Amino acid sequence: MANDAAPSPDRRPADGGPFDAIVVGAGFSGLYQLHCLRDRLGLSVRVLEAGSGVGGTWYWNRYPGARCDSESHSYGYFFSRELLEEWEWTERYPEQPEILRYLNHVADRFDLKRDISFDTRVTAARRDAAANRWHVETSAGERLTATYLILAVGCLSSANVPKIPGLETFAGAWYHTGEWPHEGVDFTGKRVGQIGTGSTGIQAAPVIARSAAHLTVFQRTPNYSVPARNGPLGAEFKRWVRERHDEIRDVVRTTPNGHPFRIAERKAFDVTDEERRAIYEAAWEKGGLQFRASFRDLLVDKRANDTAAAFIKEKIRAIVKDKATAAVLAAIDHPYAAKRPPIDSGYFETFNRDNVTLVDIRARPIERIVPGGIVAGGREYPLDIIVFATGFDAMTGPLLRIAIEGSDGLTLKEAWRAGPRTYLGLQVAGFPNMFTLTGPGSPSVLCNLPVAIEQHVEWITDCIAWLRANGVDRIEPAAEAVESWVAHVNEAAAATLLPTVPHSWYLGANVPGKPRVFMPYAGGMARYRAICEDVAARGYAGFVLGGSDRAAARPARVGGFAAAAASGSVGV
Ligand code: N01
Repeated sequence: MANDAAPSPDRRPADGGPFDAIVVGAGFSGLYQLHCLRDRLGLSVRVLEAGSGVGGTWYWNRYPGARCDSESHSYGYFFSRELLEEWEWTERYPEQPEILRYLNHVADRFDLKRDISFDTRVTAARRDAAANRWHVETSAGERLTATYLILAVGCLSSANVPKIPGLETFAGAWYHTGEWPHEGVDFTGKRVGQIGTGSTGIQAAPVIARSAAHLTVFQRTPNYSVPARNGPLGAEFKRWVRERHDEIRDVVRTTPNGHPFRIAERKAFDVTDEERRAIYEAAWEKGGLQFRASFRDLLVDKRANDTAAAFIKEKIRAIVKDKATAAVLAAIDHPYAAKRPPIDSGYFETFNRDNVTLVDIRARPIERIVPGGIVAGGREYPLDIIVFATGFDAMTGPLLRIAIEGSDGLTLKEAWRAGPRTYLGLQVAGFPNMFTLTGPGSPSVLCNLPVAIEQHVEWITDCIAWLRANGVDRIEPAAEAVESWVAHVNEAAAATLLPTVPHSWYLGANVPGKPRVFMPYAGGMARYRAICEDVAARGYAGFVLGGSDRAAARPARVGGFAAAAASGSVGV
């Protein structure tokens, strides 16, 4: 698509609209969507954002140690050469404050903030079929209207605080990592309990342990982690990046995960045991998510995966000095990287500190919270602060907490009662002119997110431009296109080890009562991109264009997606 900015015409509707588009969320996706629709297509757009500033995930997740697991030179927008050339990251993995500075820089550079309403939480959205409009309501009671509703609410923005009896009686303070106080939390001299050992908990524990009097980590599911090997970027690497923006962009756009490295062609048993060990050692030393790219069959062949799993477990046992603690940390029951693989800065080493205790709550579950702490396995752990690193109601949570009502009063909750059903992760049948960015059924969390986001935003922008150019006033997927996309998403997942982990948030298993459906598309970002391009090139195949609402019941003018449009390895 065209790279640059036509000047934004001053098409500013009154406060409530009608707008051409309302975008919900001002994180990575909402910001770029605003830029594309307003500055490239000349549309009137309002962005509604619950936070007091831009950033989305990076606005809320300010917990100690919060940083990105993607390498900084791949973590950002690639659409603007000027932006690429003027921004320089300082560390291999950017820390939360630096990412927030980057997103503010983007918002200021493209003059985005004037079209964003901050401190504005969207509570409801209702379709008016006759007027072909969406009516949106905010918690402050404002009402706004637009032709297109674009949900850029993020995949991991609905905090999951487990319902542990007695939390309300706790005499100390408690925090969820995804809703961290902006003024920070002083752990000095405090007895801190941390529940959760996912990517977040693994980042937070080493930092909390450095200032707390004592840290007790409550571990339900043991987890793999590979050293991040973070550090400041040297002048030479920065120059290397400056000279290779095009090359880096090409790599991230053509790999299954959107990361700046290729997955090895070899399989785990193509090499001898000694060679395999040397490959893992080198990857461990290099650090980062690239470890899982060591062999191309790690996520599809359990025997291959077992070799990586055994290597990491051995490392855990070598790092952690107390044998009993090491055994609890290394008692990992799922294949490596079949849940999101964390990377860390001294996580396992943290358990060698005198002020850190590990509690195995799988063996001795948490019973309740009392004023003085947490009771697990019949023992009370005295605490001043509890940190919930317990994750999110991922992917569907941020969408379903908005009361969305489509055609004929169909609510998104009803439509997704048995789990999310989308076409390409971009649209839902019965909800014309509503788009989801990084929605369920798209690669989303299996991909370096800014890469997925750019693809989605540009596809939606091109789609809206095409609709307008062709005088088509509404678009929604045909029922059969949704049916076949859901089947393809399941098929792509089933070709991997990912759905074999019963306690994975990819399946919604971390939220009691949530339907167990594998939510992200595991067919790979590159393959997904090719499918979306093919759908657009065939006149938006699988979508019903124009006509009246409830068009989804009618067949699409042109069939659905063609999985054969692209082949590719799995996206994990
Ligand atoms: O959340 P998680 P997260 N009692 O759901 C445990 C992204 N991210 O915030 O596995 C006791 O992974 C739960 O145990 P179990 C990344 O995509 C990105 O860590 O359900 N424990 C688990 O240990 C990541 O995957 C970056 O048995 C309970 C932990 O809490 C996603 O965010 C950095 C419990 C939750 O782990 C979410 O990661 C950090 C209960 N009732 C995160 N409920 C970047 O790089 C849950 N747990 C940008």
